[in-house]
Amino acid sequence: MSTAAVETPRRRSFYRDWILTVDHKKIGIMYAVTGLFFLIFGGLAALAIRTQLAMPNDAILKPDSFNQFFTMHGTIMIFLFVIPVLTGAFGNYLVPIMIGAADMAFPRMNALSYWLYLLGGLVLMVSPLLGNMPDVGWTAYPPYSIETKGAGLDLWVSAVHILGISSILAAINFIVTIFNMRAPGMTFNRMPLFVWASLATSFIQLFGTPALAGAVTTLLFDRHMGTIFYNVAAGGDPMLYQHLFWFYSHPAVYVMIIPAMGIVSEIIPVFSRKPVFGYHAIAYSSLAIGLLGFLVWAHHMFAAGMQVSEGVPFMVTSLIIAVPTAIKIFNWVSTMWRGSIEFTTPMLFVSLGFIFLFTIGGMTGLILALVPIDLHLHDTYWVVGHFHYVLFGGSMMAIIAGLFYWYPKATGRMYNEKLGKWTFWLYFIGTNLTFFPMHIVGYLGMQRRVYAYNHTPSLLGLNQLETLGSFMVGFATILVFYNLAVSLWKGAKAPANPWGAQTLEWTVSSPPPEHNFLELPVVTSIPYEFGVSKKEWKAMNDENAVNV
Ligand code: HEM
Ligand SMILES: [Cu+2]
Repeated sequence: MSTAAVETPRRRSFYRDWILTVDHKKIGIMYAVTGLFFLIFGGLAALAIRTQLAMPNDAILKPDSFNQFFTMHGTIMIFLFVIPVLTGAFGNYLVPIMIGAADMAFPRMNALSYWLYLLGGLVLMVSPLLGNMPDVGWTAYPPYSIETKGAGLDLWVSAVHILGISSILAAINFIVTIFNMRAPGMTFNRMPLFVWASLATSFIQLFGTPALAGAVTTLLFDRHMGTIFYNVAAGGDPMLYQHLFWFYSHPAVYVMIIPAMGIVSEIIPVFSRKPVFGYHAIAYSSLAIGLLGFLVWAHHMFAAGMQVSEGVPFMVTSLIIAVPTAIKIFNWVSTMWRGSIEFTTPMLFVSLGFIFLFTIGGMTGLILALVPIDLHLHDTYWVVGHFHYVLFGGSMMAIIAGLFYWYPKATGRMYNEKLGKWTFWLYFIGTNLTFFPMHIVGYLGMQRRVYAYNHTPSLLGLNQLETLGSFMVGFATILVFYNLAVSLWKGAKAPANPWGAQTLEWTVSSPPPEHNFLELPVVTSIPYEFGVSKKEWKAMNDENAVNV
């Protein structure tokens, strides 16, 4: 088969072009569109929760529906939005082209991963149609998850299974692609930092997901087949579920943050016009975080009845993860230091958005990792504030930054920069208004997952502030959709390399041709050598050439 782009006079149908496609770029775009579609539902559920909490007792949602809404919100955001968009959309679109390959190692399996993701998502979305949504939280802890009635939870388990298979297939595909498909000269030590992040993430998914599959399968057996894994009366142990669940789900929070950090690492040097500071440290810290991520799961269980002394090793490992994380943050800040910074929309979203907000989320996490403090703060709104700073301030900010940054490449059009900047400020203010007060109400004793707090009227004001912020964030999200959609028609035509970036995807046309490269690229250096003098550049190149 020839890989050269051949002009075909025949117009290809939508069906052939998209439904049957095995092109990693199209699959990436399909992941992005599908993920953003699910974000609408996850977001509407969040606004429903917040509207309820703007009043001190039951007003718009009955307690049962409240449980269903926060369960759908959490499940959709994590399993149908953040993870698939970071790995499926950005990973698929970028990894092959960034390493100079024509496609993924297994293009058909790649398409299968996407279709399984869509199927899993649809299976979950059947539950609202049946009027019986899962109501167990995204963690589905027994014993309640075994006792709860109706098909909602069974659909939840089925969806998690299907999505898990999709993740595992995708992870295998990324690992094989990154190991085998790199262009000549693309040594491991010259790979773009997003590719390093994707590699670390894939290992987490490959080793973590089976634990989750085991947890939810046994849950299903207990519900329907009379097994007693989690039945205390018959000698079972609900703590076993928590171990299995968090053995996957703590590492999964890194699936939601390492690729986001990869996006940040791509954007910062480009808009600071400086070589990335500490390339190797950023690259290897992704692996370190991935590995350490498997050693901390029980920090979610300090308050679940374990001995305080059993918690201490998990406290220590949790604190140690702050080291590779801080290394990244210091390196990004050092990259910006004395750079000639251009605050484009993507740069605002990563610098002020990601770095600033994620750092706050990281610090409140360190506080939670301390056993004696967690015993007090566990399951309060402090925790909700903490993980939204990480997920919203971290993953979500990086996703939006990435959407804007690679939009010209994927669509051949520029987005509206002015609107993008306005969108950022709305997000930034809205995010802080929504999630910062959560730490305070949590500290004051507001429990998470409660639909009313009429026993403590003093919590009302801060809760209303949070709701106000959440509507700002919702509005900002509409602006993102609007910008991306309208620019498809109205945006200026994008050149091949609008940002003057050095990673390989910018060396080809916008959008790139079917198999990415008309000629196989040859790589001679890391892709972040902005603004170095000719002499320095030569010296760096010679140094790197040794690794070939
Ligand atoms: C405007 C945006 C958002 C608002 C207002 C919001 C609000 C909320 C609220 C009020 C809860 C209930 C907390 C509880 O009682 O447990 C919640 C839970 C949660 N949220 Fe968000 N959220 C937003 C965005 C996100 C995003 C982007 C993610 C990304 C992953 C996310 C992930 C979660 C998770 C995992 C839960 C826990 C659900 C559970 O306990 O089952 N949220 N959110
Ligand atoms: Cu954790």
